[in-house]
Amino acid sequence: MVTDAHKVAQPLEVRHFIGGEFVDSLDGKTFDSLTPIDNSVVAHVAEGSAADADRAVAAAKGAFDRWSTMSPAARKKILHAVADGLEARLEEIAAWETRDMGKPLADSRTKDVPRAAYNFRFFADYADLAGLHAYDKPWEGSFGYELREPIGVAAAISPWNFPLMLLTWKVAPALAFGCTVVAKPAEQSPVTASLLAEVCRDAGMPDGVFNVVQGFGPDAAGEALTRNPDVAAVTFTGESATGKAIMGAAAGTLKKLSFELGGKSPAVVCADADLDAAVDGALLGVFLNQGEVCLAGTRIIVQRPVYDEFCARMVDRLAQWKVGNPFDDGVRVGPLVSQEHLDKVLGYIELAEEEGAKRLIGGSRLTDGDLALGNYLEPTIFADTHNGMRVCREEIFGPVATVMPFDEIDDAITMANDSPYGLAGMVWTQNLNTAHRLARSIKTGNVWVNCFFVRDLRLPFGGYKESGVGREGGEYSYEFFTESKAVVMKLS
Ligand code: TXE
Repeated sequence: MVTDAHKVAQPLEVRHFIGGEFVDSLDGKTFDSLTPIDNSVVAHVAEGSAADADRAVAAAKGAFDRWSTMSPAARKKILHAVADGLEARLEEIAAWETRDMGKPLADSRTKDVPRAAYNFRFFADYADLAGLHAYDKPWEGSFGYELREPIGVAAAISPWNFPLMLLTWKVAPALAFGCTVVAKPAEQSPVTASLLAEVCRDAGMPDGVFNVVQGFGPDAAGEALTRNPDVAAVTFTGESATGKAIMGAAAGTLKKLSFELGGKSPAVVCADADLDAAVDGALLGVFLNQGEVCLAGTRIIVQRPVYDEFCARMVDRLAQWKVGNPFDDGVRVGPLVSQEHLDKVLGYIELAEEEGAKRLIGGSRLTDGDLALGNYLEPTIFADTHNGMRVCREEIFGPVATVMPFDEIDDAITMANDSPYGLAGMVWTQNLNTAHRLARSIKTGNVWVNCFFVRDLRLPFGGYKESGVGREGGEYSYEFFTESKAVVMKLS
């Protein structure tokens, strides 16, 4: 049944959240935000300039002394109240996440918003329990210990593919460890960051501790945050090219940087794999969230004896995935985030054909009825590809898989690593030695064996090569959002 749950009576007014208040841009500028479901206007959004970003940084700086000297236990209570607020407003927030960027409502409701709340709970507890490193090594009659102190104002610049989940992945630890924050959500998905600000305010978070500036990156609010001397750290998730631009802008004030960037991840399927599990896992690895996932295992490298069978089963299973309005029951593939992004992905589909790849399924826009108003694309699989093709080297960031055969495990390792990226790798095998060997040999920050996207927040998260700088998660976030100080005390 086609719903019109994505329609709004009138566009939502989305403003900045600075110093505990919702405010307009200083120059009054706004921009329209469209839903990819039918490209109608669903929000009028304040368009942040450098002046707005600087105003937010000043508010965060003004709130830092009070927040950073609060005990972790006191901060913990507020952060758990934020998690409670997110859970209490789950349906409303999930609907806006889906309306804003097109992910299936089932995912927003059962994955994105619950995980956003959990991000706050996990780091609230972690900050309260994080070990203080006291070194009792009497050295020449003295006692040394390490102090960890919040680094200061942190800028959190987030993308549009998991807007609330990835923003809270950055904001929760920063706040838990005593930093104050200015968030700059992606222009394609502004709403849930604003709802998060409401929840933080209602949870009793002091004014200025958490701020949100809406708008664009280059020459606007985003870039201003990366240049502002009062911002001590920038945590960013987005395109590798943007990461490089931010690194350049931040160099002038030597900011601490944590980047989670693009990917073109390998999924190696060995002949001894549980083939049904590998097919389902590989499909999830590429087509979850319409393929708009940095970790997506888009290069599927299959051992030759099972190559044809694997491709046939993937096509059969994928044909059952429902594409359409993400509010409709059973939809697993929603629209791509914007017309511009859809055109980019369609360009790669054309390119794949030109490069000689063999299209097994999909590849066309969906334009039946209401779908013609949105950015809908059939999930696509190309076979007989190789790493010399641009479609196997560049991040497409859409529902497009490229499949290639291999013979020996050594060949799979070489092919998996033949990429400028190094974010994630998947391995499907039932041989323990092969599993350990591939996990060790694939040059990526994350490796999943016989599973995908299983996230333990205590583990380090980040990428090799063009996929990022640094790690976040558990003690890695603790390390990133704090400065470390060695104190030596004379004992006698
Ligand atoms: O990402 P950007 P976009 C990839 C994917 C996608 C491509 C473009 O390939 O097609 O990036 O998407 C802010 N200074 N990924 O344009 O540009 C921007 O406003 C400061 C992979 O959305 O990286 C937004 O808030 N900020 C990625 C955020 O950066 C700047 C997920 C991300 O924008 C800025 C999303 C600047 N100079 C896209 N330029 C992943 N790894 O998950 C932009 N921004």
